[in-house]
Amino acid sequence: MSKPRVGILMGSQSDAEVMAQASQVLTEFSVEHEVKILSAHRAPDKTAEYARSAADRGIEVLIAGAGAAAHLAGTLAAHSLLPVIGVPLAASSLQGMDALLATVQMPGGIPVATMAIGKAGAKNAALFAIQILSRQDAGLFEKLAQYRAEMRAAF
Ligand code: RP5
Repeated sequence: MSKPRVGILMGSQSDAEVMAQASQVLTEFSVEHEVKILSAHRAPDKTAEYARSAADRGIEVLIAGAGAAAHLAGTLAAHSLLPVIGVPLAASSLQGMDALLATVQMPGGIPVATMAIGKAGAKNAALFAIQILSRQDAGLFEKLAQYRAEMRAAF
């Protein structure tokens, strides 16, 4: 097995079902990835250490899904120069609006590419990661073109 190119992080085991959408898409495109539970609040040191060492391990893009006061994506972005894609999750009585605002409203200088709330966001996070990787990977670019063509044909 080759080294993971994408890291999928999530704030809790309770996020796993939704974030599996991201993993499924990356698997479909044969993109090596790793999945980890990390928390900006419950495991701040571990989260910072993961972000700081990810690029040196060959990771090229980070995807972070979290609910409620969702600071995981922003924390990863603060500790890494890798592109970070945030997926807000519906995990509280605010149905993901809290996570959406917490993820998208980054201060100027530390961007997080924020996707839709929930499963569509998790799926698109993987596709967006693939789009980033495909700029330097002709095989992946071709698979992406094929994916779009099949989508159009099936519509
Ligand atoms: C967030 O709080 C997690 O990302 C999760 O979406 C939410 C609830 O976590 P649990 O209380 O289920 O562990 O940090």
